[in-house]
Amino acid sequence: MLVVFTGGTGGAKLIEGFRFTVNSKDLIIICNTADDFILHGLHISPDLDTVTYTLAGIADPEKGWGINDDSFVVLEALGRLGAETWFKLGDKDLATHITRTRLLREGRPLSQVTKHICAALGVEAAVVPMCDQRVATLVTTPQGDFSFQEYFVKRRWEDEVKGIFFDGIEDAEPAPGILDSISKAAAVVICPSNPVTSIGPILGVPGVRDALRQTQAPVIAVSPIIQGASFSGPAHRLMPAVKMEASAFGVAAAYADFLDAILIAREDQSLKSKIQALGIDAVAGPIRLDSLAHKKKLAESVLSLC
Ligand code: GDP
Ligand code: FO1
Repeated sequence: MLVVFTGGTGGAKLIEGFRFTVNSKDLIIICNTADDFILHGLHISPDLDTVTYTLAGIADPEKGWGINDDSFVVLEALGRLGAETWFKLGDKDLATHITRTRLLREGRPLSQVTKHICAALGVEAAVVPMCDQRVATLVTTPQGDFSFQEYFVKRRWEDEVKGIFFDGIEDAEPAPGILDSISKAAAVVICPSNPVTSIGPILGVPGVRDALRQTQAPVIAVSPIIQGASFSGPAHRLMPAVKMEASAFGVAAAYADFLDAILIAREDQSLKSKIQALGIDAVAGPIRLDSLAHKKKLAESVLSLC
């Protein structure tokens, strides 16, 4: 069993590689849900959906989120009715949110609802939300507190970030099976996801971090940072706000209590000895994931390191 911790778009790039290199029934993918929010009365789980669509082979390869060849007819109609349109929900994507919302309202937990959606889309890997309870990332800025999607999409991550909080995290419980799968895993992979807002909330669910510290399985990460900058998105801006150094070293240090090895960019070769001083093996190589060939290659490198 390969247990994978992930956010959305960055993590899904490596997961696309695993799709072709690991038997899907051996994959357990634990997803961040602190980006989830309610819009148009619908429960939207961007990271769960990005991963599910990737494994189903229907993800939009250009945007990194949403469904390939989707249309936006409903969104346009919503706009004419005065609804908010800054979050681009496609027509096919909306079917997922409508189904999720209906099943949640019927009283099913998010983990069961996710299983239903995965089965319907032909996904055999286990895609598991980090918890069934509501946890919401709040970004504190001089302009006020914003939900993650408001900060990230609506305000284009332009605000100065003073702090980041995961509302509800103390009362969350790992979704059924998570702790057991970490303890029995052959290996655990931490995707090149945002360490603050994607991996941070998963590690914050009570019990998860301890399970990683205790597992006999090797725990391997891929850096989402190259030469002090993110490949995409605001990770390098958010890391200093929670006192992490914005570098591959900072990523390794944030995971130092459970991490065995980290793949870093060849360009960050000079950080190897500093990372190794933390007791973590550092392997420098190509970590850019901009083609299917690169995704498969990195997935293979991660597996051989495991
Ligand atoms: P989000 O939920 O959409 O923010 O997605 P994730 O948290 O899973 O991934 C975001 C992170 O992916 C960012 O910090 C990026 O730097 C990282 N990322 C994006 N593309 C690549 C890539 O090609 N290689 C690596 N190593 N990281 C990447
Ligand atoms: N990201 C954007 O930058 N703009 C969007 O309009 C947008 C819409 C969207 C719709 C469905 C979905 O599942 C994801 C969507 N994302 C969009 C991506 C997503 O919000 C972020 O990448 C993650 O939440 C960051 O973790």
